[in-house]
Amino acid sequence: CACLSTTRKTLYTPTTLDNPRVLITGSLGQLGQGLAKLLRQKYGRDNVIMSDIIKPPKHILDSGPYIFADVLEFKNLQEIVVNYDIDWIIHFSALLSAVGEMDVPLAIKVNIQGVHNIMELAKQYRLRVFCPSTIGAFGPDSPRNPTPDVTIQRPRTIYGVSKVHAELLGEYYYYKFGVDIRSLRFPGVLSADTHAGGGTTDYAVQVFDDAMTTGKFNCYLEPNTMLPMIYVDDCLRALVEIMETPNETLKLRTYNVAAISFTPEQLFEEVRKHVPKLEVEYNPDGRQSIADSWPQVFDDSGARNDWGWSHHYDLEKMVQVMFELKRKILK
Ligand code: AKB
Repeated sequence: CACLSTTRKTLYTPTTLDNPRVLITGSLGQLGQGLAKLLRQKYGRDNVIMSDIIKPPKHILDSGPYIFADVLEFKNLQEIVVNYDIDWIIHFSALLSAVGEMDVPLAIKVNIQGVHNIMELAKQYRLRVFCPSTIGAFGPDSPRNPTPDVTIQRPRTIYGVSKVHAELLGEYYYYKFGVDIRSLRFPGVLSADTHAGGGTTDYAVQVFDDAMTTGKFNCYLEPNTMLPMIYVDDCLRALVEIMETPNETLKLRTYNVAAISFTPEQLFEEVRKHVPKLEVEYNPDGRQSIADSWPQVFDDSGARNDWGWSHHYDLEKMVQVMFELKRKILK
């Protein structure tokens, strides 16, 4: 019976790659502004619509289209897709690992109900969707060094559970309905001009501000906690690359992408090359047990082999560029 078939139906390929019209949800988080800038350079300023539920700062309004979009309001999303003639959705709205634990019902709503809405929308309007996943989609039973694309995933945070759910639902919608949903599991992301906000890997972003302002840093992870990390430019390039990859090339709907793995101690040693007087105190909190359940080293050979992923930033280059940008911002 066709309705029980698990083989993929004809894939929706609604857009030319020349200039898709793209909606970015949750665009005022860590990745949205950088992605909008990148996509606007490629596809045109007015073809990339940033959205969120909060009032944006003026420079966002000046940079291109920005609208209100609540991922929990299906009708609101339908209106946007129709009125703006959307082809792709980059679905960034989510509560991250640490804040998710502080408000589980809200995380369930935003991260799970939000994803349901986006996938139904994609099915209805034949959209291509990117939904980010994370190292947090693994748990203490997963192999941690290295962690392959396909392995045990039994995360112990609501964030991780919601991301496994999104991965599986995306795969289901792909095979069942032919909806073109793609995903990458991102490591912790380092960026200079935007804050992370509520994650377990945030320490690696915060230390740059504290090093440059007070010269003191209170680290909530143990010095030897190794986690995969990536510089924001690499992360966003990976996203654009997978969205532009012809569907036949993809063997998986969700790929690991990795760049570097380091511990707080290793990062601070590199930071001290720029701020020699940096003083660090270690006061591990609840985020330690989350980090201890996550991959230490990510195996991204699938992404490298299937669609040519490679990172450009190692630890030294990343710390260098973070300080250069921070200095410009502080001027
Ligand atoms: C978090 O720490 O929650 C995020 C992530 C690794 O997905 N940065």
